Amino acid sequence: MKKVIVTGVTGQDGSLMADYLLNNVPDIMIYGGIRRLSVPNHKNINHLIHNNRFSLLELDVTDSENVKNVISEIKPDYYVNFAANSFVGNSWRMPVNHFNTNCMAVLYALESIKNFSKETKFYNAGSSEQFGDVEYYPQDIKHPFKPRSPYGASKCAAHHLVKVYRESFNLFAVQGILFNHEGKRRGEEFVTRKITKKIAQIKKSIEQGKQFSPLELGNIYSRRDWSDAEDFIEGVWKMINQEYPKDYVLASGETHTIKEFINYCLDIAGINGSWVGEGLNEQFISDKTETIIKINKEFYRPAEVDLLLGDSTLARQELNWEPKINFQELVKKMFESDYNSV
Ligand code: F7E
Repeated sequence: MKKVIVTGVTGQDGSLMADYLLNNVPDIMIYGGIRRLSVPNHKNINHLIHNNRFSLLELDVTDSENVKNVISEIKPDYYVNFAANSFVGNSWRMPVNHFNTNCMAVLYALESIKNFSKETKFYNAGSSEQFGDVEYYPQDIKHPFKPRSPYGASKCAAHHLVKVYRESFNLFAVQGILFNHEGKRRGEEFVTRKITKKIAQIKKSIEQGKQFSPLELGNIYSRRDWSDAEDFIEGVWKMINQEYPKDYVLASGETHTIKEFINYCLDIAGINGSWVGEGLNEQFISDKTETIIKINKEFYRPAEVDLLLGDSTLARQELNWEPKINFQELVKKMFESDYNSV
């Protein structure tokens, strides 16, 4: 049996990775790293708890001793690091937490691998936020790092560390640069899930003749390259199983504004109406004159990444990877899942 440590296993990507491995890789034991929380949140992994190829592991990636002990005892074949503080909007309020979780934790893992388990293959979750204030599009792996948030800066620093450890100590260490990836398990603070869940609730309220509050958003004119998280998990596994370690971009190659995401979701929900006003006064009003969406400056960021559009040609050619689900299918899948569970 091979052994893999998946950190951040209760989150979207970590739990999807555990599912992917259980379904597609027969001889592997999964150690799901979880941090002790006063109120545990296991909803994404409840279905895995009794699987005998899955075991929960107490692991706080920001505790260097804990990381060292776990890696030196288990000596895993793979260490897949999805543990992160991944909410960009929060990183101006908690910059130190972002650096500790997204960067120092990577250093602790790399040091422990170097000292106690040199054969471990290491993957770190990189982000298109590293490109930030972009110079050209589509952005490929050669695009310079120009982060716009403490989150983006923490991922850039981690990226440099991964490269330094790979080149200095001959470790198999890679950092995939993943553009936005979403799905039913996406946290509700991220814009896609915030939209699909609230529009599903509004739709139900309209059907039941109940009152509802509008969906409140920030900047709806930034553009993102969205994909399905399940497609990316397969790409990550391919990346960590190459012959030689190399970083890749995973992206759909399509970009849409937040407003386009909303419009498509409203279409699927069958909520008709029109946009009125501008700037902070912009609103979407239904045909029955109800306010469905309004702008709230609280959700604007101190600095914005305006346009993300990824070029994943190399991953497609060299890893034989491609996303299966397109933008429209993704929005529909997320909305329907929320509609069926609200
Ligand atoms: O924001 C705008 C916001 O928080 C997307 C993370 O997984 O992908 C994600 O980062 C856009 C931004 O994701 C609201 O200003 C407007 O322009 O869904 P998001 P993100 O910041 O792109 C990258 C690749 C990662 O690595 C990150 O970990 O939507 N926006 N109104 C809003 N965003 C939020 N969250 N909430 C709003 O009300």
